[in-house]
Amino acid sequence: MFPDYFEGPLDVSIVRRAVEDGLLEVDLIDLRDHGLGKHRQLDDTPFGGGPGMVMMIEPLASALEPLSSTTRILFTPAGIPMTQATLDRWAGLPEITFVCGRYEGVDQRIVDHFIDEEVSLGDYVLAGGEVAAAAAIEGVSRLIPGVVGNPESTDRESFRGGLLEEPVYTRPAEYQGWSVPDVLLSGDHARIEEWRREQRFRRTKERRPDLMSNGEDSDT
Ligand code: 6GU
Repeated sequence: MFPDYFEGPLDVSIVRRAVEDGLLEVDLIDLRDHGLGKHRQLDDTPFGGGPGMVMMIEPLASALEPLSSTTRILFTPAGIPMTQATLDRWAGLPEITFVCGRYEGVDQRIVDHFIDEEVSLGDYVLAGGEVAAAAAIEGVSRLIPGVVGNPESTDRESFRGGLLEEPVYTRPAEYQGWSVPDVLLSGDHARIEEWRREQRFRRTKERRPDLMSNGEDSDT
């Protein structure tokens, strides 16, 4: 419903470069082009009553039918949360269609007949799926071979067993009395790696204990 939303996200950084280098193609579909009647209607009030509007069948069916050879994802707060594993899987697909639902929902018959997966960005409410789609495009783009210069930076997540990243520092070594941990300036690569690993575990345990369930020593 809001293709203009994507002008920014598609025009910067990794995604822009992926497109420029011919490694990624993104087509935007304006649902309004599939709207009904003179007003190009896209949504209507829910059967059974209640607040908000529901996205109608016909415009979405018209837009999605020709894309039946692609994997069709609906972004909705009622979906399964998107994780790195989701993006890794999508990055291996030749063609994906991201459908941005509005918060109040999409007629369930569209979901039943045209949608392969329902995915959420997280446990909070947004007005629509556009932010999730932009996040997915960016997250998938950096996994496409050749898009990110240093493949180590995309391998890292899996090397590190799904732990949170350690804190990082750069020059100057001291700023207004705030110093960098000595170990990072020591040149002792074994100690540095041990420190980083400890930091990853400490952070993850504190902030995301849910990631630690099988995380015992799955690093490196
Ligand atoms: Cl995909 N859509 C909306 N409307 N809200 C969300 C979401 C999606 N993911 C989290 N909140």
